[in-house]
Amino acid sequence: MNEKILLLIKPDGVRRGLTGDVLSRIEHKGYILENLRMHAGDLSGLLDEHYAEHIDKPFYPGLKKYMTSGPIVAAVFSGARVIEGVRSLVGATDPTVAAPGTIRGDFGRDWCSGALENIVHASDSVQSAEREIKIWFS
Ligand code: FUP
Repeated sequence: MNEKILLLIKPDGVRRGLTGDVLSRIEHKGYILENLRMHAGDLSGLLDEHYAEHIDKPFYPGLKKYMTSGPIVAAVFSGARVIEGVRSLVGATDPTVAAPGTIRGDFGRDWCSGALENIVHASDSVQSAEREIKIWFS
C-alpha cells in the first residue's frame, strides 16, 4: 500500500526560511517526496476549501488571516504509515507545548499574533489526505 499525506509549509514556515529543514526532516525519516508546489497570490478560495470543517469556528478569521499572509509550499509524501509517521514528526498543534524534537516543538512559538502559528499542516487520515491533495494539486 502506498499511503500518501499532504504537508503544507504555512506562511510563517516559508517566511522564516524553514522550508528546506522541514522537507529534509521528512525525507531523512525515509518518506518519499512525490510532489512539491509553491502557492502564492490569492489563496482565499483554496483555504476555505481546505479548512471547510473550521469555517464557522470563532478562530477561523484569525487562522485565515495568518494563512493568507504569504506563500504556502504544498508537498505530497508517500510510504507505509506515512500519515502516522509525519504527524509524529510534526508534533502537537500548539507549538508552545509541542515536544522538543518535533517540527512544531523545535521551530514554533506563540507570537501573540492572534493566530496559532504552527509552521506546518499534515493530513490526519487517508480520507483527508485524498481530499487535501486534490485541493492543492489540481
Ligand atoms: P492539526 O491537525 O494539529 O493541524 O490541528 P487541527 O486540525 O485541530 O487544527 C487546524 C488548524 O486550526 C491548526 F493548525 C491551528 C488552527 N486552530 C486554531 O487556530 N485554534 C484552535 O483552537 C484550534 C485550531
